[in-house]
Amino acid sequence: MTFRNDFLWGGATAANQMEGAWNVDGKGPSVPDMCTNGSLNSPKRLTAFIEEGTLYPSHEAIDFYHRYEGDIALMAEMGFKCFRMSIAWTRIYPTGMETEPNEAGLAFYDKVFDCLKAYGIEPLVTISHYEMPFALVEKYNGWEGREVIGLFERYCHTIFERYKDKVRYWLTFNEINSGTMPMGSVMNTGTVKGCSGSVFTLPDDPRARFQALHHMLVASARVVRYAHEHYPAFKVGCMTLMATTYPLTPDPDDMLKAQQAMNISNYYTTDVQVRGAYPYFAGRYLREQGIEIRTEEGDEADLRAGTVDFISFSYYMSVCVTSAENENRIGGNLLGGVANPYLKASDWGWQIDPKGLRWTLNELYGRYGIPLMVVENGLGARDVLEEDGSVHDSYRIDYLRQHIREMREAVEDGVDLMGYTPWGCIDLVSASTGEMAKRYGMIYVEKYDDGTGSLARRRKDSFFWYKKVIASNGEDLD
Ligand code: BGP
Repeated sequence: MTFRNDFLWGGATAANQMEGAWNVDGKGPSVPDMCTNGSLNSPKRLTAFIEEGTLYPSHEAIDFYHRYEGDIALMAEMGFKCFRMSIAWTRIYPTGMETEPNEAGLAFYDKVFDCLKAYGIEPLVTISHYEMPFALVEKYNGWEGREVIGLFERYCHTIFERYKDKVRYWLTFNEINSGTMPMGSVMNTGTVKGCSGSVFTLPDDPRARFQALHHMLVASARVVRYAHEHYPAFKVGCMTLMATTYPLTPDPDDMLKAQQAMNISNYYTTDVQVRGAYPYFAGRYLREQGIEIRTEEGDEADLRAGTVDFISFSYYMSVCVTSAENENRIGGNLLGGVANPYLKASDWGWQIDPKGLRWTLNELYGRYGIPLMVVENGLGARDVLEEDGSVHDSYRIDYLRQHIREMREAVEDGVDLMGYTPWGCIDLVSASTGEMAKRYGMIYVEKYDDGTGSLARRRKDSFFWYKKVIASNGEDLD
């Protein structure tokens, strides 16, 4: 048993973290365009207005907008079969509220898809990747406003029709389950109207966040159903941040705590998107949090009718939880926990757990039984660019190798795995910290945290290694 012949090897990115050209050709501002740069110890800030003289990393990012042809050529050189990217909603509808789309924005993605096609690379498009139009935050408190469902549907109908012959694989929302986590308010649900300051300490209103999440789930289901009805060749997936959570000890209290964390953080949204209804445990959780979700007639039917074709997820790390006092806290992508004594962590404190990926694949496949795809995975690290332009990132190769091995084990276990697109195949802006220093790519980009850099691209050692991996369909991992 090995990876299937049509396995989608590739890499993953998001518009706001790489395109730049934030106000070019009619594009409107999105939430990340209003976020400054930061670092692990100095969080990025959300600002209510663009501050003169402040660095906003999404504004130029790595300038994929003007360099996409060269970047896609490099991906093709690695042998990519698939490229995960997102469309910036604000290129198509600059405030999210226009009735007619922005033709220049649509034309840009036509060019990108045509270029991918010329190399035989299949696009996998995230429709909304952490970049809600800022105007919708100001007007509706983001997704808390029910009106946003219709606006999102209009956006989806536009891009489905425009790109129906160019894109087959779609994901509705990136890491939609981050809406169950406090940081999800700024990244995902956009429930931050009138807020400014460090993104780690913005006021968070769980009631607004869960209400917003309900609207996102309804919107997702409606567009999935619409896609199935109008474009039968489309495959539409959900995208979940897999916050794999272990009990720190076999204490039954820890066991229960881990189960509850898995339920709320991971399955609350995935159950809706795959099974078409809120899970049995949602009621008690919401009640105990004092959250009452306003629904409308038709919502239940919408959720039932718009279930996804496959599950995609990000996997970087695992965390432990315990009911006992424990000082040993660790961070992570949106969700922290306590440290696992058996694991080492990256420089940003994300615990490295390749076996946890096999566990996660089995867990998801056992629960849902539909095809899976790992659409984010990787090691954020500080790379050193040598004078001759090389980058010796053996630590990244080790990380990826170990995770691919565990995916192979999962396939042998019987899991139906469609593909693998490691995160940030080309260096780009970090979503959580806004910095360039946290690099994931196989392609190095000469861009630095003070905004300087020639933007030149360089092949890292991992570039040549990954090329071999793809050419051998995951057999040659040396
Ligand atoms: C995921 C996001 C990505 C991304 C990645 C790595 O949560 O979907 O957009 O950037 O994590 O996180 P970071 O950039 O914070 O290191």
